[in-house]
Amino acid sequence: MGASPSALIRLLLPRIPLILKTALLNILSLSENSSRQDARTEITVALIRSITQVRKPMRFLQRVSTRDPGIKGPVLVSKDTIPAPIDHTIRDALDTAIRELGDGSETYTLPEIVAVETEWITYKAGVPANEPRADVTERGHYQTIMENISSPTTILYFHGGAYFLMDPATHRTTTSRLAKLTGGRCYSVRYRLAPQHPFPSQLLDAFIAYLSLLSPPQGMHHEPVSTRHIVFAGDSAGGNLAIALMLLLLTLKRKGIQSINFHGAEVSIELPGGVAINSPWVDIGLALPSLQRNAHFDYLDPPSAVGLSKTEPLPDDLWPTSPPRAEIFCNASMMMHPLASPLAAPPKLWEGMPPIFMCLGNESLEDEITLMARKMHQGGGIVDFAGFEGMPHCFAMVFPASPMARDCFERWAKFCSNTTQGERRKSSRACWAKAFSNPPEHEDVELDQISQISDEEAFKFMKKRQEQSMNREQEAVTKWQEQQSRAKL
Ligand SMILES: *[C@@H]1O[C@H](CO)[C@@H](O)[C@H](O)[C@H]1NC(C)=O
Ligand SMILES: *[C@@H]1O[C@H](CO)[C@@H](O)[C@H](O)[C@H]1NC(C)=O
Ligand SMILES: *[C@@H]1O[C@H](CO)[C@@H](O)[C@H](O)[C@H]1NC(C)=O
Ligand SMILES: *[C@@H]1O[C@H](CO)[C@@H](O)[C@H](O)[C@H]1NC(C)=O
Ligand SMILES: CC(=O)N[C@H]1CO[C@H](CO)[C@@H](O)[C@@H]1O
Repeated sequence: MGASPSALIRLLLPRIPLILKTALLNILSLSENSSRQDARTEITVALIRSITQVRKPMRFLQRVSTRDPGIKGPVLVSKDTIPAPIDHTIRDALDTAIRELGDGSETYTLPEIVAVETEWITYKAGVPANEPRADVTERGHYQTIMENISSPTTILYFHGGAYFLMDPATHRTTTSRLAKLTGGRCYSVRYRLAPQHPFPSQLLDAFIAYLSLLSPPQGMHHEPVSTRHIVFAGDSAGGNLAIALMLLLLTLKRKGIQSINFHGAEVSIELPGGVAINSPWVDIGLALPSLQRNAHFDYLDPPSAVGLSKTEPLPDDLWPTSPPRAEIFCNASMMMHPLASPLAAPPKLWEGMPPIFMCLGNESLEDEITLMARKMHQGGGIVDFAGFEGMPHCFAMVFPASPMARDCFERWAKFCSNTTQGERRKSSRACWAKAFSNPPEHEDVELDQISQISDEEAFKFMKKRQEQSMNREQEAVTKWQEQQSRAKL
């Protein structure tokens, strides 16, 4: 992705021994994971892990991970900006929902209301990969997109990146593939990133993006989109945001808030046609056992026994924050709030939700995702769950051409098409694809039996992690206060 050959060589050369060792152990079936991963998968996972383990400052990580690779070939993009709503009702509504779902102990700051940038994306078949982008206005690009779509499916997409990395520009391969497979278009949101903008800035931006689809402010390219044609989608942290936005809407409806003033229009609060997410991160504390149990399949590093990340960014002017907090995304007191960690929501909060699709690997986040699926199902939601044995986090984006990824993308896209075109599922279903099967062979599983862990056990794991984070945060704040008062002397 835009890497120059010399940068690639500098990255790979020192890692040749690792590549050889991983390949040899896998081929000789000596590694713990060769029963479920082929050599290529194992080498890639080991390489990503080795590269991400080198700690770098926050500002550096954000700069390299948000770099725009440029637009060319069959990917059609049109940029637009949602002007900042002047009216505060949207933020007040968000605050109402946060208070409604919390227990009053959470500390957070209501963010500033800002303009939100977005990208429309679709895929135009038959265009050479290197064809330069047409030299027309953004509105012209939008018209081309509208001339080249064949379905009303509109995917409101939230990119992943642990809430502090990446950008719609880095996810165009994914969004254009979803657009290609559905014949529709994606609306990809440049939400604000932590740590500069902690929770709930992302949720406010996501809410504004959804309202802008329903009721476009003057000057934007698009016409109003009907809620039944919209699917919320995302990967990893973007999956978290898609679920949080859905829960926000459910909560506002439950509170009797029927409409929101948005740029002078009263926009009625309706749920989208569906939600479709890939490897969603639903427990901010990363507290469940699969973080350790599946670590050997994954490039995500498990947190230490007390919840510390081994890949914690090196200190710079952005991180740690002043005052310091335990998590890049939020204060420790916020970690078990359902809008930050949707896994903390009791099943009844999912009543009335639209159908949801979830796919995942045999990954570090396996437990939190399976438990999330079970809870939604038990709360009355219709869940379409697809697991892939031996695969790491977001594997469909890491190995886009593999048979597992192809199958995963087809299911993901098919769900988006179905749910926005009147083919809504009537019941839940779940399956796991067997390792090495090609084409993937799926074994059906009962959603009620998808995990060995009970909701009570999960709650205890999460609570324990939150307590560790609270203690760590308290120590850091005390130290910071001492430094502040010393600096004043
Ligand atoms: C965390 O809590 C402190 C007060 O305890 C508050 O000053 C700060 O704004 C909070 N930070 C975030 C990100 O919510
Ligand atoms: C797609 O876009 C091109 C411009 O890039 C336009 O000429 C064409 O008519 C559009 N429609 C279809 C169906 O290709
Ligand atoms: C995922 O991998 C672990 C081994 O790390 C295994 O115990 C677990 O059953 C796997 N899950 C599935 C669904 O295969
Ligand atoms: C989509 O709808 C078709 C036709 O009803 C059905 O066969 C298929 O299983 C559905 N796929 C998904 C992913 O819901
Ligand atoms: C890529 C990867 O995680 N490989 C692991 C496979 O299993 C061995 C243990 O046998 C680990 O050391 C590797 O890290």
